[in-house]
Amino acid sequence: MRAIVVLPTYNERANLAELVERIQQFSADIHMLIVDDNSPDGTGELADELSRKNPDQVFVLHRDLKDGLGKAYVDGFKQVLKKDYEYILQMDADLSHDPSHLPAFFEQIESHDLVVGSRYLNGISVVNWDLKRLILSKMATNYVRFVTRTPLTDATSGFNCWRREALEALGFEGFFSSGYVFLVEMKYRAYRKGLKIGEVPIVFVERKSGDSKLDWRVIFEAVWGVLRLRLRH
Ligand SMILES: Nc1nc2c(ncn2[C@@H]2O[C@H](COP(=O)(O)OP(=O)(O)OP(=O)(O)O)[C@@H](O)[C@H]2O)c(=O)[nH]1
Ligand SMILES: [Mg+2]
Repeated sequence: MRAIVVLPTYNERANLAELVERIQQFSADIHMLIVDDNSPDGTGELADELSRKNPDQVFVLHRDLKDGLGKAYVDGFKQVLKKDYEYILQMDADLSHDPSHLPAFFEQIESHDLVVGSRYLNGISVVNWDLKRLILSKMATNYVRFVTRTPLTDATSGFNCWRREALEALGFEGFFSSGYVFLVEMKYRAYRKGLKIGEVPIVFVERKSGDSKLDWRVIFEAVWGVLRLRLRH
């Protein structure tokens, strides 16, 4: 099996080494591409160090500027699609996504084009969220489902596994969201293309280290971004 996890990082120095180690514990074969946007906390240097220690398994893409999660993913995907990977995964690098779920993704992807890790498939599976954050996330999910009409329980999830051909079929040139809405846009486009989408339950653990990037500006961008997605397509 040829699989790679793309890990976007911005100021994840406190989390990255542990994440890489936990993915390695799961499998010595699975590759990782860390996409760092010149993090001021030195995540990029740490990524290089991890890559030096694991030259056949850990790779790093350095970008000069922080210009959003979506742009980081697009650059990462372009790089990995040049190689012969069968499966390409997306994960947050803040330890919110647990590598122990990986076998479930690999099982489901056999019969799907995309597998989405869902926090809401079996009730609500989140750890360390206050009520405000929980309500916000639930509202976001329902809003996305209502506006885009995609039948997914967790359309904003960042833990996903793509079959190579499915990712290629999306064609990144036409994407217009560059931030967190990118995760919604990917799934929306996959759905509109008629790709076969599966879901697996995941437990989401809120970050213990590093700063949260969620603020009102991000929320407004997301509300507007999802609406724009529906209006354009
Ligand atoms: N390369 C890159 N990575 C980013 C950028 N923004 C966020 N990330 C990374 O994307 C992943 C998800 O972002 P988070 O900040 O954890 O987003 P979140 O989970 O919605 O919110 P919090 O965990 O509460 O901060 C993390 O690994 C971040 O480091 C960016 O502009 N560039
Ligand atoms: Mg996070």
